[in-house]
Amino acid sequence: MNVYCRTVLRVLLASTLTGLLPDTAAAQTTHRIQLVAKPGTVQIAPGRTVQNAWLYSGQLPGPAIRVTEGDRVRITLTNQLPEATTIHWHGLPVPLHVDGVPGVSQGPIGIGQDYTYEFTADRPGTYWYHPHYDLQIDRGLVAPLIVYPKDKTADPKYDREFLVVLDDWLPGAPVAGRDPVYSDYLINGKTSLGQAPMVVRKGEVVRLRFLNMSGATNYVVTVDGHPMRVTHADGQPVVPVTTRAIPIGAGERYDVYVTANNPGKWSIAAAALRNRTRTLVRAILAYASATGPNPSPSYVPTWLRSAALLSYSQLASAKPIGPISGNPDRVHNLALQWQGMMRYVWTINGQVFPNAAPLDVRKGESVRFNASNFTMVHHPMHLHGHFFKVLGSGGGTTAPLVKDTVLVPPGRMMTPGRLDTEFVADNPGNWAYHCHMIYHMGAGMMRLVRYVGTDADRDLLEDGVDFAPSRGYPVGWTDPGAGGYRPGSTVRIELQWPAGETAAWYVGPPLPAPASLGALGEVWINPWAFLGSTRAGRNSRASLALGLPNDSSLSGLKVGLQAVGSHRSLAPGHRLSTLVMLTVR
Ligand SMILES: [Cu+2]
Repeated sequence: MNVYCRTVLRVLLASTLTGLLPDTAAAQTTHRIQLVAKPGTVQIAPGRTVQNAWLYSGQLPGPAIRVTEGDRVRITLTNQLPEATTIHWHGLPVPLHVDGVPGVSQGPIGIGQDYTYEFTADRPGTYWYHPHYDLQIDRGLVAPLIVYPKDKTADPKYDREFLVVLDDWLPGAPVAGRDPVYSDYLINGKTSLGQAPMVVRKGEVVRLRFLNMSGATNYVVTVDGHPMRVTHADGQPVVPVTTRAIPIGAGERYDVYVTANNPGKWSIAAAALRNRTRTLVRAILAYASATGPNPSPSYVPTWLRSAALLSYSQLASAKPIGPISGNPDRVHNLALQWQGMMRYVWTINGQVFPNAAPLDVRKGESVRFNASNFTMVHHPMHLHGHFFKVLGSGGGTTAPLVKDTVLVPPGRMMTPGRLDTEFVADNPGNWAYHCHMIYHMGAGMMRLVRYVGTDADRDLLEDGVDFAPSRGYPVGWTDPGAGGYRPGSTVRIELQWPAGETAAWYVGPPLPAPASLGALGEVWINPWAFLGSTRAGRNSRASLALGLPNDSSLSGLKVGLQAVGSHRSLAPGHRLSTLVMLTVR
């Protein structure tokens, strides 16, 4: 037994030392944020109260999280909804295990459970957060996440800023399998009738952050009487461009600066991208000195109706993440299609997620996504975990526009709409790529981007089949300051994993063949030591005791504790695995 242990433990030692250390954070500000997702009541206009909205901490939109580049953010979500949920941090590159896609990067957070997300906000910009579960975005669970640059001079100077959160509102619960019919359109949680003016003074430079958190609406926005200087797209700086009308797809964000040099009360207006003749919702830009009535909610500014639309072809990155490769390592041609007529089905290359092949990539590759839109509507396609470089942008091949969500234009006559993007496969794992019109996503328009040939967390599972490739799963750790444990001593291992699920724990390497664990799936059982199994409580956390064998021949070894399993909540073919290392003195 000892000989066997030594041999296999040395194998583990050689293959598993990296990727398991706790994140180090020196002199870092940590924000501890409590969120509750829960049904509630919200007033969207004077005299218009909505019952049974689903809200983050009782607010619509949810609480804006505002942090500074480099800050640590620790958010505990308590789920008091009548169904499971998750949170995705849209646009902010976070580690895979906090990306919030159920069955891909985490298990669903069950009813009554808590879950803690923790990441470093290391990229300034305008982002947002929302569930990645069913159609919950359209019940009200949306909120801004703003990361300010550490260097206060990184962005052009402004005197005042406002968020302009666009949202579409259903009269009842969302229904899958058809286009939604909205009763209202909101800015910052209110219809046009509920808007509090955004008050500015003459001479000020005003920064507006437009965020489209809608479930299914792509808009055009304008600020009447004030040309907009676009400074950021999806939070990433661009070479400033002046425009009067911006198309903004579901999930997209634009930061613009306007100079307050035209006193009065003005409409910040949004129309549907496919019908610019009607104002769906408007906010009010009001000079402190202005008197007179607010612009009418039904007023349609000329620019909203007919100004030239901002185009990606005008936008160059002011902080490029690399050139467009003349010769990408891998090309995925993606046909966006409607297979409707009889059924509400939206596909990529005819396949309906989750019954769809992953889009394979290898670490280090430059990957081209050539999207062809064979439908009559725009699709805002969003990639998790990476930034796109947009082909055909104003930055050409040297400073291409950087985005995380791109509007792929509709086809015309027999010609599909086309938008090509490229990214560097530098973030191993399994990541979602999908249309951000959530009814399209729910009806099939989604794929997994799967890294093959790598094992980022060195847990002996290739990333392509690993549930949490960048960091073992469930997340497990021991006291890193202990300096090792003596044979015969007891080690406390802290764990976090999907609430309500059972986890089984074994010490040592995996066996070649899995054993069945019934409802849990299958597990690779090691003969050396069965540690036990436990069920996560309300906090999705547990503290397990591992009794090390009282065997001095273990001294000097690194011991790997590994759990490997599959589960019904995971994407087909994916496995849970984690590996916790500790030193035996
Ligand atoms: Cu779509």
